[in-house]
Amino acid sequence: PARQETVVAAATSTHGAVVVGGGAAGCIPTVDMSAPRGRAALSRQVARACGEQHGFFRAVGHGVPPAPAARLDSATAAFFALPPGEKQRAGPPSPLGYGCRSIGFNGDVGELEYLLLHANPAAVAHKARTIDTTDPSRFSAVVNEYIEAVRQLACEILDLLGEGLGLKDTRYFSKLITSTDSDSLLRINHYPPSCTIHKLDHDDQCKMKSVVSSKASNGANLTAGGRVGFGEHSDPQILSLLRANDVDGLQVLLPDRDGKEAWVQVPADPSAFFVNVGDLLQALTNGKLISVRHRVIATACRPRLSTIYFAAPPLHTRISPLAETITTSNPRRYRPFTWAEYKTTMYSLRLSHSRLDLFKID
Ligand code: GA4
Repeated sequence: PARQETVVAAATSTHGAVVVGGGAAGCIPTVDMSAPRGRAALSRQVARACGEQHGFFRAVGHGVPPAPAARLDSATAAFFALPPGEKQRAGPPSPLGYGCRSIGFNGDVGELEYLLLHANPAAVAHKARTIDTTDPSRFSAVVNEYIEAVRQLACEILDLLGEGLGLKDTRYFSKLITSTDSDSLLRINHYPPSCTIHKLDHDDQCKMKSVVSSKASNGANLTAGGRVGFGEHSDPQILSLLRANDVDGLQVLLPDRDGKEAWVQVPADPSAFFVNVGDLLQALTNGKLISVRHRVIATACRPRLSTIYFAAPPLHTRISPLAETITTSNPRRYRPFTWAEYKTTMYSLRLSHSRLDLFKID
């Protein structure tokens, strides 16, 4: 079936924002990382995209070869096609592992199932034994090959940001995510076709059946135009790189021309990476870069498969606005904290909480 390009007229969110699609999707910046131009122009473009207006861009010409991504997609699709009982072997997500519908520890629910993995080879190999019981070493090789490719892209984008922001140490951000004890994650989300979901209780949907009937739901967790696949939130880490199949669903909260916030539908593009600034990068840049709020609303009749790499520093890393980003017109906005402290806070809160506000200096 053809890709759905729905324009939802006026769906309210917790922000009271309006959802726009079609032409408005044009406000999502695209950066062609292979375009022939100087490095300085590219770094300025990336910094602008991650700055005040957006905190989000579509990266094309990114240099990540398609083969590792295709291998990962078929390995993870094979996992999600297993009977629910077999998938549960890799769960529960506490916080890592296989999860179905429940997100985090505080009652958030989404119409999805997922795998959440620590992005280091030893952790992947350990978890692979419960994910692919027939050939765990092949599964970990496929995952690690993908992680290595996206980590390189994340470093390249972070170096461009360091240059674009005029940092003294332009590699400051990328060094945070390359150390061997970095706390980066890989998340694979599988959203069932929206037209086949009906309201079953959690146990039915997650343990008994993998495909459910086509009766429409009149239950909660609906937003005009579709079901909440993954509720609105910002990503806590430094940078997130998302790649998905050709099924729409991702929306980002962006200011419109009048400065009001609007949910903008992000048209699917399986060959692109969608890049999100995370809370830590907003704190490190004293608010110059913006951690964008986003969500997934599932409306399509085909499953959406997305893979997100969350680039994070080691747990003990001290996060404090960099000197270059503190000026008289933009005085220090956040107190110093460690990534470990931030994680403790984020796991104690709901998904949609604007958690970085708790670290603001009044
Ligand atoms: C949002 C971004 C990532 O998916 C994630 C999520 C994490 C989880 O699923 O365990 C959290 C959420 C995310 C932020 C608040 C807490 C923690 C669920 C939740 C309610 C893996 C992450 O790092 O933070």
